[in-house]
Order: sequence, then structure tokens, then C-alpha cells
Amino acid sequence: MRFNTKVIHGNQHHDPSTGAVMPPIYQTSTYAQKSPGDHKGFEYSRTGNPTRQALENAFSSIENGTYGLAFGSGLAAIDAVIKLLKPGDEVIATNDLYGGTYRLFTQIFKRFGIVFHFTGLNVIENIEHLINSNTKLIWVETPTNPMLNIIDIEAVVQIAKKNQIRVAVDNTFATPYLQQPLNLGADIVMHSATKYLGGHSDVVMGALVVNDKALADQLYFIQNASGAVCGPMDSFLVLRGLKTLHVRMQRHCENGAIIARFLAKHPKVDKVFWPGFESHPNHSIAKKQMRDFGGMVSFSTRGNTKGDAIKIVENLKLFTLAESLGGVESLCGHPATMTHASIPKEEREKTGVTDSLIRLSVGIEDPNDLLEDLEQALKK
Ligand code: P1T
Repeated sequence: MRFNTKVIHGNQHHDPSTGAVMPPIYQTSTYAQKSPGDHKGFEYSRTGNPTRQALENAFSSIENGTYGLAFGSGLAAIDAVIKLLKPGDEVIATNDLYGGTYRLFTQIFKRFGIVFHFTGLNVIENIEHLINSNTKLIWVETPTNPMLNIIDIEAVVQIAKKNQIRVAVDNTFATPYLQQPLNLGADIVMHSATKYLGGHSDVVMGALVVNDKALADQLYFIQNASGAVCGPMDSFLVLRGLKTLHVRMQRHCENGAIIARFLAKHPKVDKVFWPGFESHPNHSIAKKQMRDFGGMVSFSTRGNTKGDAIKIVENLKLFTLAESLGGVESLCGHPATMTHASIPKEEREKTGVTDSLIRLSVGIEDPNDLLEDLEQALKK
């Protein structure tokens, strides 16, 4: 089955009791048992729920994996991955990543004795000297949030495999439409399904997909034991969103390219970060591992001041100033004070997340309306 068919039919079955084409929202916390342990496959909805299971099956299909798990948020999914580790274990993570991931690593798991090293994983040479016998995981986010750096997944996997280290890839910005990390040798693929997978800015959810049975069992254990699951209504909504992932992503990429090229030519704009430019330092890797370049674009203005950036995001009208990304509607954000505020200023500025940076999640509206909106906001 090809990708565009998988997003609609992958691992999906009509409801066995009624033939319902879409899985019903099984809004139940528990399931009747005939005798203790004698049940129809479901005991308690933290452990398993038929609507969530339909979604988890869809996740595994679109990522070309074997086992899918759904969580109450993207961060809950990351939390489950780090809970595979024990005190003393070390993680090498990209230094340009979602601020909430950085906060989870440095303000929660560091206290439990897990050691995190942050480095630019888009420069492969940065990895090797951080590896020692305690290194258990490499955390890749590509494209990175918000600088749109591209990390060569296959190259990271090659180093990791040599050293028996697992590789997890946060595939939120790319989605499996653009790249499938498990195909490139990664062990775990993670999503904030809040974003493109759900696609309509109406649900907060996380996802993991893996191929290895033993790893899947460990993650299912953590999912049930820690309990950060999503509810059946949210599972239904994301399953519905997934069915248009391919057509949405195609349009996000088209509009993203139009906006990035417009900004690059605009006299008030200084730098534009978008992996589709030939001048992007990781463009050749993006071309190799991604089908297209996505709908996320970051930029800074010539004045390079926080005041200018704030004025622009305040003046944009069609681009709503809001956290999050990946919905059908365009959003804009100021990473330094919003999504990446929990990364210390000197750390985030090292990776280019300056006070003058603006991040756009380009939606699937008519691109001419988006261009007009940007033009009027930049003029002011
Ligand atoms: O928000 P949540 O569903 O918990 O997902 C966290 C997360 C993980 N990984 C990446 C790459 C993300 O972008 C996010 C969430 N990001 C935003 C809310 C944002 O505006 O960047």
C-alpha cells in the first residue's frame, strides 16, 4: 500500500459489531468481564481503548513501523522515551529543539540523574567525542524547531549503531509524508500529533512508533504504568485528521515555498530559514532525506530588533499570533518569548534563536492572501 492510501486505510478495519466505516468513539473507562480475566481484549481504558487502538494502528502504518502508541501530548510521548533510561545514562540531543523538550530534559529528567549533552547534530562530527559507555540515546529533531536545520538521520544512525546507541527522531515538523525515520534506521519515531498529524489545531496529542517488539513492550509498559494516555474523542479527531495528511502536506509545502521565496526578496527581511533554499547549509541533506521542504519558515528583519519582530507579529492578521503549528490555518510566533522561552538566552542565541526571530507555520489558505498579509505587516 502506498503512502496516500495508507493515511486513509492503513491498518484500519470497519467496526466489527456494526460495520461503522469510522471507528466509533468508545467513550468508556472500563469493560465488562465474564469472569476475572475473561474479556474481549479490553480491560481498562488507560491500558487500551478501541478508538485509541485504531489510531495507534494508523500511526504505525503511516510511519512504516510495526507498533504505534498514542499519548496525551507530544511531551508525554518524549517523557515515555526518556523513562526507558536509568540514572547515569547519557543522552546526546540536538541543541536546536523545541523549548519544551529542552525543559523536560534539563528541569525534570536531569534531577533523576540522566545526563544530557546538547550539540548541533547537523554537524555530524559533533557527536563522536560525546559518546561514552553510558550513552544510550541520541535525540534528533529534524527539521529543528525553530531554526529549520536538517540533521542527516542515516549518518546519525550509522554512528549510533556502531556504538549500540538508540536513535529517536522527533518527526513533528516533517511528518511521515516528507520523511520516514524508521526506514532510515532510527529506532523510535516521535510526534507531537497536536501539529500536522491532527492538522486542525483542535487536539493535544503525542505519538511513538517503533519496529522492535521488546522496545514496544517496554514503551507499552511505560504508557500504561505512567498513564499519560489520550482520550477516545481526541483519538477519533486525530484519526480523522490523518486521512487528509498527504493533501494538506502537499499544500503546506507549496505555500511554504512561496512564502519563503517572497521573504528572501523582501527589502525589510534579513535572514530566511527554510531548507528548500540551495544556500541553506543542510539543503543537500534535506533533498536526500525529505520529499519536499515543509511548511515552516523562520525569518529575521533587517533591524534585527525585538521591537520590530513584536510589531510584525502584532500586525499580522491572517497569521494568528499563537503557540503551536501544523494546522490548516497560518500561525506566527516569536520563539524567544513564546515556544523557546524556557531555554536560557545565551543557550538559544548560540543556535540563532535571537529576539528578532519570527517563526511562521504556513497554512493551506490561498497563498496570495498570506503574501498580502505579510506585505502589510512588514510595511508597518
Ligand atoms: O505540545 P506537545 O503536543 O506536548 O508537543 C511538544 C513538541 C514536541 N516536539 C516538537 C518538535 C514540537 O514542536 C512540540 C510542540 N511545539 C509547540 C507547541 C510549538 O509551538 O513549537
